[in-house]
Amino acid sequence: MAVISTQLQDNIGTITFNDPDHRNALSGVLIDEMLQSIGALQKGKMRVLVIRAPKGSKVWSAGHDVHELPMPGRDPLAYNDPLVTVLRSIQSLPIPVIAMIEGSVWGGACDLALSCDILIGCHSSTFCMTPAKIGVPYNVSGILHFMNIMGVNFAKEMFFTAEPLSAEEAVRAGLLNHLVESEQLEDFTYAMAGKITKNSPLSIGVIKEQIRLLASAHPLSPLTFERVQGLRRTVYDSKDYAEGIKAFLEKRTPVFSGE
Ligand code: KGJ
Ligand code: KGJ
Repeated sequence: MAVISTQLQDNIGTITFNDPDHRNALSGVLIDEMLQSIGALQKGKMRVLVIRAPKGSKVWSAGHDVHELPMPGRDPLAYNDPLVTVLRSIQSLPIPVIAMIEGSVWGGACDLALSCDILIGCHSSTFCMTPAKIGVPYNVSGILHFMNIMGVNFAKEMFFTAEPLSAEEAVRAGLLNHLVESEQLEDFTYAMAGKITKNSPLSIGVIKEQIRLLASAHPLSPLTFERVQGLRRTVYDSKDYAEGIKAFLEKRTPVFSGE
């Protein structure tokens, strides 16, 4: 059964999450469907893409499918992880992607929303960055992504507390471009998408790519990169990481020892 649905109308593509039983968790299956849809929409005449949940959703997406996080000893957010792959695909898509957000956004789904070019939310939109609740060493490109958008101290607070940011806080932190009334969310989003479709796709595509390249123009020496990966490894090899995943699956609060 499809866990997303896809639409293309007036050059506006839409991907709607459609897996309410799993709160639109970003499973490998859902991400495969997204990647295929993005490819198919691109073959159509899509000039802008909207990513959304069904109207009235309480959860936009619950983030990485925790059942699919590997056991200790393997990088949970490696380059080829489905989540990391779809984030790259959205970031390098040569058209604007709008995240239309109703409901709560968790963990990797925050990264997915932030990988979109424009975020539009309503009062039910909240954002919670969860790796420290599970013991996940977040990946390097992901961290940079949050730093670029929110600034260092907001990003630190979000990661360190793992507490949800309200829609109002998300506007202040620069996550949300617009906060509108729930009833206006669709009209507002599709009006903006419509305006974008009238503009030069070549100009937009190249500007998006320039911003992507400039935002990641942080050369790291091979040694520094290996050091960071080594630090991350101590986290995903740890007892705490095993405890974080076990606690999630057992639906209880984890107890972290720092080992
Ligand atoms: N992964 C896998 N299954 C999930 C997830 C998830 N992220 N979220 C929810 N589910 C599953 C639950 O296990 C339930 O399955 C079902 O969806 C409904 O959830 O027991 P089952 O029916 O088999 P639940 O909790 O009963 O629904 P609500 O009470 O409506 O609560 C919705 C919540 C989104 C608040 C809640 O499900 C929740 O807190 N989910 C986990 C959110 C989270 O911490 N996600 C971050 C995952 N981590 C990351 O993305 C990363 C990359 N990270 O570094 O942390
Ligand atoms: N370049 C050349 N001529 C201009 C420009 C311009 N940017 N703007 C106005 N003019 C000329 C008009 O062609 C008219 O000339 C006259 O100024 C009065 O304009 O027909 P003519 O009399 O020989 P108009 O439109 O009658 O005046 P208003 O009705 O008062 O309107 C003012 C506006 C500023 C709203 C309007 O002129 C306008 O929309 N101008 C274009 C603004 C614009 O899009 N500028 C961006 C240019 N692009 C960039 O700077 C860059 C680098 N870019 O990448 O896009």
